[in-house]
Amino acid sequence: MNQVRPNAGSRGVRFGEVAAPRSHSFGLKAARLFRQNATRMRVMATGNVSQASTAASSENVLEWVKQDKRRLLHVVYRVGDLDRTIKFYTECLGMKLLRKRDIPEEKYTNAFLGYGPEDSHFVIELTYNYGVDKYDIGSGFGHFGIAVDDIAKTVELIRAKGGKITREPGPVKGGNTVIAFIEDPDGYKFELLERGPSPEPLCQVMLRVGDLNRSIAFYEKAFGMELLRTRDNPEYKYTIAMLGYGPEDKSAVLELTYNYGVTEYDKGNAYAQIAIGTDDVYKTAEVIKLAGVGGKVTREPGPIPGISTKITACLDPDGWKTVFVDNVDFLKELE
Ligand SMILES: N[C@@H](CCC(=O)N[C@@H](CS)C(=O)NCC(=O)O)C(=O)O
Ligand SMILES: [Co+2]
Repeated sequence: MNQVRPNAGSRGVRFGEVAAPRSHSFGLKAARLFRQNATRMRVMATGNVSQASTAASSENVLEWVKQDKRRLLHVVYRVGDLDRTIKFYTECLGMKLLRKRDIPEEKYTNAFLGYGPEDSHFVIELTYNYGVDKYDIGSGFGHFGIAVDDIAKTVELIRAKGGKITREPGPVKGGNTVIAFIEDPDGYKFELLERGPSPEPLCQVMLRVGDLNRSIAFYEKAFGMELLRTRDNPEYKYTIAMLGYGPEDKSAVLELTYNYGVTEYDKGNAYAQIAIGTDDVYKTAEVIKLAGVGGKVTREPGPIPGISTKITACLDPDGWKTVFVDNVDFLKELE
């Protein structure tokens, strides 16, 4: 496993250190919070114990995140015609339609598709907003990865069904994995990756980021993800980092791509977010705030009015959104 942090040095984020000082004020503020909390804990250790547990020291909560029961639940994005996309994903990509829900008061419909039940698989949540038939995908979103065991066969099937092949099967430039790219009816790219049979065929979400070390620090510290590997491809001037809550061959991962010299992307309005399960949305939000690695909580933790599922939402340092969903509440929603 390659644990080298590409392009370290100038930013040099090392773990065990307090902050990654992109923004100095944030870094210093976080450092101060750490110390304040540590002091408060020592004071409380001799006094009010119940207060100590509510104030939960930053050290504890930053450790907790690594033990939390986390999993990528689904990726959410908008499409212009739900039936058209359902047809393409079921007929060409071999997904199953798992559920559909219409929210007429809010004028939208969701459809969930994937390769297995939602309680154990990473799936796709499509959003159709009444009357909106086109979205801008932007330049920041990359692709979804799908593991297939016979890429030639899959590509031929997609071609036969009238699907768009944007890159024919062959070894990835600068590597060995046989890949192909296809486009769905809205223009979302899917990378097909030839692998043996996989328990989690929907295996990657690729997003482009402006500073890979900043992103790695964020997803490790604020989200408790593991850096699975990085790969620098100088010939093609990009570096990728794979991050997740489990190994790449068994669970879906986030693939972050840094293109040399590109620090900003247009996010469009099509791709929305990834949802991650957690045992505690309150602690989740606290960790994001205390970690001192950028990003921000955009929705304070608490129940969604009406359905009572507890969530919190945040943006990463590039502005990519994640929603954390309470694990127990999520399973109740599936019943
Ligand atoms: N400039 C690329 C960098 C990422 C990249 O090239 N990824 C590889 C897959 S890991 C790829 O798409 N290769 C294209 C090919 O092999 O044809 C981007 O932003 O998409
Ligand atoms: Co990929």
